[in-house]
Amino acid sequence: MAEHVILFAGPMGAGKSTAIRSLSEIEVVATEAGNSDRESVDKPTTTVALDYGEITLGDDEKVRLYGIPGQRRFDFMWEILKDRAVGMVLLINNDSPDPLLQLREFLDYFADLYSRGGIVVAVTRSDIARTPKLAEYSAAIAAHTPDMIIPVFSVDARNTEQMRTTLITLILNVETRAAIIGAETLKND
Ligand SMILES: Nc1nc2c(ncn2[C@@H]2O[C@H](COP(=O)(O)OP(=O)(O)OP(=O)(O)O)[C@@H](O)[C@H]2O)c(=O)[nH]1
Ligand SMILES: [Mg+2]
Repeated sequence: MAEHVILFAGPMGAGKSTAIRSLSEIEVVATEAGNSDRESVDKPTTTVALDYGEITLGDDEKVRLYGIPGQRRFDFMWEILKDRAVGMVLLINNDSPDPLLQLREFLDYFADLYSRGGIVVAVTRSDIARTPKLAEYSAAIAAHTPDMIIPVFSVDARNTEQMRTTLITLILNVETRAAIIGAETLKND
């Protein structure tokens, strides 16, 4: 059985925990604690260590889903999980104060995941804040990381079908990358 470890990253309130709950076929392991920063994002709880879920795609592809805390004060988990993952769903809440800045900061921090497998961007809460538009995200990625080809979706993290489409796109990218690297290795042997 093929296995992939996928990271769900992004700012506080982007919908990482929600997305993993939407996707997982097992009961999710979550580490929520009371949110002491309700001025930033008004929700009762926040992830303090990680979320963990699993989904099987096709006949035999197990995907391990790890969500990390959005808040920097819990970022010790970022490094640990970053090193285990082969790809990242980067969730950005469109209603955050500066979503394009968040996008650039997360792309910088998790750039390794692009070379290791792939990254997709999933913009949430566009029903609450209509801008920036998806084209602005694509333009920001092209300007900031011109070497990276990163699909951008608008999703609702509560919607299982939308999250599945996002995840499958990422897995296809990861597998394409693995096939290219494998072919290059064979050629150089
Ligand atoms: N209106 C709306 N709500 C959404 C959408 N996507 C997610 N949500 C809600 O936004 C909130 C996201 O919260 P979480 O899933 O806890 O966010 P998180 O990224 O895990 O946040 P931290 O763990 O605190 O970093 C939840 O209340 C979701 O139901 C969307 O597209 N539209
Ligand atoms: Mg969370």
